Amino acid sequence: VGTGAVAAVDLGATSGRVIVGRVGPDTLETTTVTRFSNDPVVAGDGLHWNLVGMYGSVLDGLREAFRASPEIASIGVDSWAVDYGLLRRGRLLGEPFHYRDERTARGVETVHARLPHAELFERNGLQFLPFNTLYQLAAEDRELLEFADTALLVPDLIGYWLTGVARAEVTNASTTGLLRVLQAAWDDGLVSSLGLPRGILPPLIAPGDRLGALRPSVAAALGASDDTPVTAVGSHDTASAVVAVPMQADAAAYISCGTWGLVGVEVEHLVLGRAALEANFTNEGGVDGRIRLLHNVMGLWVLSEAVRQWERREGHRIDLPTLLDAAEEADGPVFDVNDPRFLAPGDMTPRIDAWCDEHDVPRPRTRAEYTRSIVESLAQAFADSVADAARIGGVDVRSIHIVGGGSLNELLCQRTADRSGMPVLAGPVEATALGNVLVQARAAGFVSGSLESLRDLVARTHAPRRYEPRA
Ligand code: LFR
Repeated sequence: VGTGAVAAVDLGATSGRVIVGRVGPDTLETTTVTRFSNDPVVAGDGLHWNLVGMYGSVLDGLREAFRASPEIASIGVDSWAVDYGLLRRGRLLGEPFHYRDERTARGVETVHARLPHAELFERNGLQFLPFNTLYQLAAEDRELLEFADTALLVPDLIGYWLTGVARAEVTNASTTGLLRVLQAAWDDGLVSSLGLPRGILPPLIAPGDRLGALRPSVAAALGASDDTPVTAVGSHDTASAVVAVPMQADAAAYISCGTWGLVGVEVEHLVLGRAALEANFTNEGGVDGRIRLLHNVMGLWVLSEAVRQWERREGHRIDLPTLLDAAEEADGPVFDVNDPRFLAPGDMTPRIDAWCDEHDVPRPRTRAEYTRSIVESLAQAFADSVADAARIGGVDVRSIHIVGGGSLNELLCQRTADRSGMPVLAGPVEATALGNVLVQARAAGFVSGSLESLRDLVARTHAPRRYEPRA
């Protein structure tokens, strides 16, 4: 055990970054080497990610990282969940679809005609989200699906390009809906009853496992040594974020707040009963076999998409801190942020208006009021889901940790404390990258121990900011 360095690639729905982490028994530091935007494109048949372009940015970032820190001992990759690329003999058959593409509705119909959600839930333990991988695969072009020999989730695809090894990391695989949740193995029966090809799903791999060494050509291009490994991490970004929540899992809830607000508790056993089904909770796979019992709340997406439309209309940037200051002085009605109408890209204010009209709630009038309304609605949805998580998971929740970009939003943190009646502990903002770094560092031997000791290191090096609930 000594201090060492690893590189984390963290791809989010709006931006990606390459980070170097330095870790030792009393050290946890990160340096962001590059940050690049992630700009989905409507191209031909729908909304796609520009993954090849992002891979180029990842390579640039890693090259920079190895130049500055030649001692980097390992690379780990995480991203958002559910989306995949189809390949044949190593070649990508078109850019992956964005999970917000409308085609998923077709897949939901096809799948539910064979298996209703309640039956699926017993097998895969997932909340219903229209974009879960199984619905996307069911909406896929049949010929293309049969032509493909491999399907790889986004971080697995990046890992494959780096190493030539095709595997499915299990925390992210748990979001596909195709894992037999009690066994953490592909559900062959489900795959065949949905008429999907089983052969395209690669062998599973767990966080901490070695995926493989860099391809010699990649190592040369990065200036890295040939034997630098890519290590599997919690490749689902939310799984990595939960690793780095400085919480006591038996007394706290977490909210991993970025584009989405993932609200839940960590438990040791699956929770598959009626209460979880009715509250639409999910059992996603966590690092070290833990279960992330959580619910997807719409998240900062609603705010950032509203701001994006206002900027487009005005032709200039809107300063978010200024907008949030104005929102602090304004009033705003609470609407249901989880309403599916807020899922697709586009103008949010008319959708908020329509929701208010349908529910006899006065509409917000100014941008400050819309902003306040979105923040209040998120805070309420967070408080509600924390209460659900505590009840369903049987956890005596006494505080709420908010990590990710949302932990910097003071109004959101304070209003979540107020509306839940519990203290909110905000930060670290870069929890996902820290979780990625920590799992690699443990595999490399720079730290050791359970998630509890990794979280203790986070708490010692990244003290959260506390918000007390106000009456
Ligand atoms: C967060 C996240 C959520 C997942 C959503 C779609 O970035 O990974 O956990 O439900 O994106 O993949």
